[in-house]
Amino acid sequence: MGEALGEKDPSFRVWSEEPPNGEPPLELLRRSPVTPVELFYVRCHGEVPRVDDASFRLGVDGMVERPLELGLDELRERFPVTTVEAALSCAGNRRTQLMEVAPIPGEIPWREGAIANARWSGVPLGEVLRAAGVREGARHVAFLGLDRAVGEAAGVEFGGSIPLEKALSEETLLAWGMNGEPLPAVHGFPLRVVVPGTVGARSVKWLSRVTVRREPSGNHFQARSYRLFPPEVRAEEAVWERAVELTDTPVNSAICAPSPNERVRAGTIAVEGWAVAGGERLVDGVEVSADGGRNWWTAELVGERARWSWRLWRVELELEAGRHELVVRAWDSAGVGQPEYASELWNFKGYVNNAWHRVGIDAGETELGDRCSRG
Ligand SMILES: Nc1nc2c(c(=O)[nH]1)N[C@H]1C(S)=C(S)[C@@H](COP(=O)(O)O)O[C@H]1N2
Ligand SMILES: [Mo]
Repeated sequence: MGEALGEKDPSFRVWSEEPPNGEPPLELLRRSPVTPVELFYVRCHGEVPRVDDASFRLGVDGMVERPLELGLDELRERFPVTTVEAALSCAGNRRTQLMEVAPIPGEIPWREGAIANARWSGVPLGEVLRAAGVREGARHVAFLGLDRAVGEAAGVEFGGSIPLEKALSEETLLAWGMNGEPLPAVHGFPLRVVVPGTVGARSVKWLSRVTVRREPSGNHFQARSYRLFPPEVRAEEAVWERAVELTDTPVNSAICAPSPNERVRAGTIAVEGWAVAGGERLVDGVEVSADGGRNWWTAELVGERARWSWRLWRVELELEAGRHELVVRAWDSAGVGQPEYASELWNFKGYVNNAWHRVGIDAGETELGDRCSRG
């Protein structure tokens, strides 16, 4: 595996080396509630910038009373240090299912692994903004990274923005730590934003500048990307100004084990996966079907209810020999569930697919090809 991806598991599915993009096999992803860095997906639009943390300065400017220039030590000393466990999920996660509906050229065919859950350490962005003094009329907070995109928007620094209210919310962090270690280069060293409950694109890595604004960021990745169109709109006729800017993630879930087309032994089989709630809500329930969605069983949710984390789930089903179509769907605490068909959600950029996830498996009477007893 190329150096740019950093220390990833040998089984990591590499979509590209330069820029580094990849996701873990789902079978490994479901194993720990806090995802180890080796299994944490990577999404980069350009080359990973190498940043000297000693000379690093974060600029805070725009509609503020007192613009700031902060080194990492000053950030740590002046503001309350905190840790938030939160899932990060790419807007393109599960795009492959949309690509089966109609082609989505030029985009990464993410499976169900462009999502992960980590413990992020840093300081609340809101504390820094309060120290700078947000001026009246401000509505959005924009971020700029030190990397430059390749391909689409070549040369543009990656950026984006979130509503001021979310920026002032205690869960939104300027983070330097991931699972108790400094951020690895590929995940944004030395400093990134973490915006829990929001599409991954707004959690800007290699953060260099925070700008308080009246309008959303005009950066390519806010204005000409990461926007949602209805299924009937084609790329050629897109009017970007009219499309919805992606912010909150939708309620979503996926089956991580068994794997597609896996042969299991008929009898009791364990089905496991992840679920996330929409925006600031909680995962309330997960149901699994073994017959394509006619009959449903309630899955057991692993661990505690927590606002920003994902929820792993598990259910044991009795399966006779033959072909079975496993399906999962989740609900969040607002009573919102997932749509059945990916075709209703198709959009030409392939964002935020949260249709029911389906996995076909074969149950056999014999031990032949039995992979039930994996260690
Ligand atoms: N500076 C910068 N920040 C970025 C990106 C990027 O390419 N450059 N990618 C974004 C996207 S689309 C996602 S999904 C997440 C991925 O974070 P990860 O690579 O740490 O998993 O980072 C976001 N922040
Ligand atoms: Mo993303």
